[in-house]
Amino acid sequence: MFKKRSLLLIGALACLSFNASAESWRAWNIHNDGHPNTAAMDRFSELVNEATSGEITVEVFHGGVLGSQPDALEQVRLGAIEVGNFNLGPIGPVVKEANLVSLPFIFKSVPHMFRVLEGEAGQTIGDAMAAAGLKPLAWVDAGARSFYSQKPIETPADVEGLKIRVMNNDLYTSMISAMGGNPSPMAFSEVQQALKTGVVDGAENNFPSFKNVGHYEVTTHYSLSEHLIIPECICVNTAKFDALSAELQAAVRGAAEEAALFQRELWAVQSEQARKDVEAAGIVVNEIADKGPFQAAMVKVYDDYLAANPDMAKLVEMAQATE
Ligand code: GTR
Repeated sequence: MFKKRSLLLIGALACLSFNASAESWRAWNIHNDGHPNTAAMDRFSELVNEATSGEITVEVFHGGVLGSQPDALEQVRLGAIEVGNFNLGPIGPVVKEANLVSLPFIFKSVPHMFRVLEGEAGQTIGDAMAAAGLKPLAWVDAGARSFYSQKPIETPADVEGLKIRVMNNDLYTSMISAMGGNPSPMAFSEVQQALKTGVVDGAENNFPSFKNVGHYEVTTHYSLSEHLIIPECICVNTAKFDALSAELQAAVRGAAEEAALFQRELWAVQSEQARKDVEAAGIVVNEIADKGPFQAAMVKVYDDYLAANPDMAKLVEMAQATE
């Protein structure tokens, strides 16, 4: 009898110690089903589970249900949410170095953006994010952002007088003001309704987001200005990550890197498909043969920004010097 009891006790203690070392994480994702990042975050969760033999499990909450992006960023920094798939745009107000990617036309293309991130500039940005509690484990593709509205936007003058929704970052308000428009910072979840009711006249985003949350249903023209190429990341609370054993850190990082590669493949296919889908639904996509006037309008944005943040000049030079 005594023996049986102690065996039971040993069993219960073994269970307890297993549970004590197991961690369950919550992950934030703003997108819904059908968006490449949703599939990639689900893959990340599976990969973490496999690579850590269940020692870390990640439950992904899609559709921004854990809060708006600025709120979720704060929560990950504080450790209330462990991980998220974030756009670097709203990270700029929290981590100054991340603002490099929010300077309009700073990157020549998506591959150029990744080359910059893989170099010294990316290291500097990543280190600053980690110091702020948001450690980037892998960079994710978010294509290029262009304007959409009820009319084509072919020159900066077409933005004049328009109320344009932007993400939460002063650089985007300066960008719209520099063209004579009225910037309206707003949460992603509110944009469709704002476009529908005329609270804003336009917004800007990539094709998958334009399609997935129905912005194409309440606008008519998508104008290929491609003024911002902003990367995203799979980011983890720094303290949580640093507290893991070296093996678990490698497993989680490996899972994020693999999920990010998967995301980039999906992105290539699905962003092209999203463009076809919105065109089939009646959206007029207009090319902008000469982006020069848009770039010229941004000179003031750069000048003002660098005058206020002279320490950012080095990162800007690094990005511009990257082939
Ligand atoms: C999307 C991005 C989201 C969010 C959104 C927005 O392209 O993936 O993280 O930043 O844009 O415009 O708020």
